[in-house]
Amino acid sequence: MRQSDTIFALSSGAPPSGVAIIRVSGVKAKDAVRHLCGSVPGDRSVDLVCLRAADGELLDRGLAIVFSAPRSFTGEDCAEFHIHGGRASVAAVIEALGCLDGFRQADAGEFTRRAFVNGKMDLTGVEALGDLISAETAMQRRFALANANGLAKAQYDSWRQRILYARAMIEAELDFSDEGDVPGSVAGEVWRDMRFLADEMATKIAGARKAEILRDGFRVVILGAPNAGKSSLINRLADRDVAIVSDEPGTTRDLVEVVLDLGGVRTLVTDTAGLREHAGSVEAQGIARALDRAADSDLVLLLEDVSDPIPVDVPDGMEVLRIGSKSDLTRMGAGSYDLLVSGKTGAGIGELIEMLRSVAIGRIGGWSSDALPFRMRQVDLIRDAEGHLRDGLNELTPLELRAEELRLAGDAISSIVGEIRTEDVLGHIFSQFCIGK
Ligand SMILES: Nc1nc2c(ncn2[C@@H]2O[C@H](COP(=O)(O)OP(=O)(O)O)[C@@H](O)[C@H]2O)c(=O)[nH]1
Ligand SMILES: [Mg+2]
Repeated sequence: MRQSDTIFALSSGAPPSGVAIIRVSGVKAKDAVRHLCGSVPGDRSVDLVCLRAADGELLDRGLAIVFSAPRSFTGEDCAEFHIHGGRASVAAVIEALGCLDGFRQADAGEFTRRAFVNGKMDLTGVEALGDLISAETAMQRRFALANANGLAKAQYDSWRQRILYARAMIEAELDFSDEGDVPGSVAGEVWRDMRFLADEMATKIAGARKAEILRDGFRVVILGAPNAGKSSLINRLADRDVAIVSDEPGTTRDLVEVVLDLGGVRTLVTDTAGLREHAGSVEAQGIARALDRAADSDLVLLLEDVSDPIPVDVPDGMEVLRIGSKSDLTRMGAGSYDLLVSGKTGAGIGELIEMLRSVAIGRIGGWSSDALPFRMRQVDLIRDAEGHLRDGLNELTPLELRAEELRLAGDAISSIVGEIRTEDVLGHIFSQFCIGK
């Protein structure tokens, strides 16, 4: 993989499609346009062109655009061909580009990698761009877009500035301590701010769960005795048959999942094996999985047949909504449930969806523009930085070592935005992108 190669790839979705966009980036990007179209459009203007193979055969008619470095996505010279999205049209243009000297197909994420290397975006922007491409709901899109536009970066940059300032002050104190011209009050103020910063970091670490819900979704698990109506309920929520419904207890043994879009929040609902003792070995495994999944979830829907309530134990520490099912049979005992539903008639399902939505929104604190760490990588580095700050705050430690802790805290934050980077981290991040991005 050479940085000096000019790379190309189909950047739009899989053909056939109405239009396909083939993107080219590198020092020879303009040559590609000259070879295929005969001339090169002015910078950032669009020309209607005929694309031809080396032997002059017409491959397609389409649009060509040129973006001169550094004003392009990658920061290099870039070109785009907008052609017909037929498989053969795309294949012909890709083949013609491949025949040019110094050109090769891009690897997954290589355009974005070049953008990062050329300082067009920081590492959190790269991660957010990946999230934006896989976003399915409005909330996921909003969160990813804010971070792609630098929300997280701004946060980390401001932390870095504060640490840099503190280091400068403390190091000045070290250098000039004999002369006594750094007033003690400045050092006091600096350490006070570092204490605030450490607390701020702890708050952000605690907020990581919110970001996880915004990014990956809110996780709901349905638990209950066999025949409580769990599978009927998930089919209602999904509005299609995803789980087998049967009056034979113990039908559902594996986890069945559906993804719902609850007012923009991606929500993952899981149907599980009914909880009972004396289950056979396969069913018992299903029950173990159900409990594992529940322990990992944001909310448990505990379902109980109102016409035949069989209490089951839910392990401690889970937030539970108690749902009475089969409300078409009887409404007795309604008072002991948060809500009554019927998988058969659909009664109460709308209210249940509304309830789930409001719990989910409550959990993300009605997110609007708060910067939150949205990758484990970021959380781990913030935790690192916080640890170094706390060590640095220890007044019993010699000042040189306290200053060193500040430097380490700053380095951890620099690693989040990619200012300090290691090849394996980059490889991991960019490999998750698709070809053409
Ligand atoms: N009357 C009535 N029967 C239901 C309702 N929901 C499920 N059932 C019946 O209860 C039995 C068990 O349903 P199922 O959804 O498989 O329960 P699960 O074992 O908890 O997944 C089936 O015979 C369903 O037809 C309901 O809302 N009303
Ligand atoms: Mg079931």
